[in-house]
Amino acid sequence: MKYSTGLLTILTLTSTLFATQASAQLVYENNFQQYTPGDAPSGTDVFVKYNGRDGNLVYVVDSSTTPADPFGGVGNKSMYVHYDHTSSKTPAGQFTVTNTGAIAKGTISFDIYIDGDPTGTGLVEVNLGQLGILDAVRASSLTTIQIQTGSNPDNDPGKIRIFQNSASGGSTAYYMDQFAVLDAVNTITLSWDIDTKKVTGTINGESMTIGSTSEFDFTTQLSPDGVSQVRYTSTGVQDVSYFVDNISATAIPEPSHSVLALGALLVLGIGYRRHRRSVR
Ligand SMILES: [Ca+2]
Repeated sequence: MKYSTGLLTILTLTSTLFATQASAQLVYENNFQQYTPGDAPSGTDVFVKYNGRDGNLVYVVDSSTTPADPFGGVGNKSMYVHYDHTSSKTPAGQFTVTNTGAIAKGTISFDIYIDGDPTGTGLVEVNLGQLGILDAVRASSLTTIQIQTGSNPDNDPGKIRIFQNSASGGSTAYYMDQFAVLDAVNTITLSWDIDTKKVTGTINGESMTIGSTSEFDFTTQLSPDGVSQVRYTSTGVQDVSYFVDNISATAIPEPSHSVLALGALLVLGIGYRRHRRSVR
């Protein structure tokens, strides 16, 4: 009965796998602590656009920089992004959260601190999808949200809107009920599911909604496999300044994958058992 130990191991591995497959797995974290203050964030997972061009800025801040890191905590570092509205280019910090193919079902969360602007409206924009390196990626994003830095004729500062069902990524934005708190730390999560083709979000623990709707359609269908990047950028007729920290991404494996893995392990287990019998 020597094979029973091996079988037990395999069954334990199988049940462990089965238990963990059901829950979200952390696939990416970036708290910006590894970077040099004053420099743009860098690395194979990072893509920065237009830092230093026409007054645009993208760099890491801490308590010694101007501006200083607004999140606080001893030695904390975060990413500062400043858009100069006279520039023809919008600065961006983009982060690749997976190297093993787009995430079909998952969540990206981050902290964001947006400077309020009483003089007019700028917009912080967050794109999720398979984004590439173009300047404008909204049209190919799986989901995109914007946050107002000031008042406009339609809404008050901090209003959040989401793009849905756009063939071009252009102007099809819908105002959600929630506001970000300007000049303060906000925690935002955005979750997506390729199977249901829906996006959900939270801000500071509260569900993002439009009336009774809390599930939103994809911006486009041009990121068909899911999300591999998140981009922080901006637009609008006023300068925009904001800070980002604590980006994380989790993936929820597809049920079909865990069933396949379970099947593979069972086959392995049977093979092992037969092997042990034959060598006895
Ligand atoms: Ca940090």
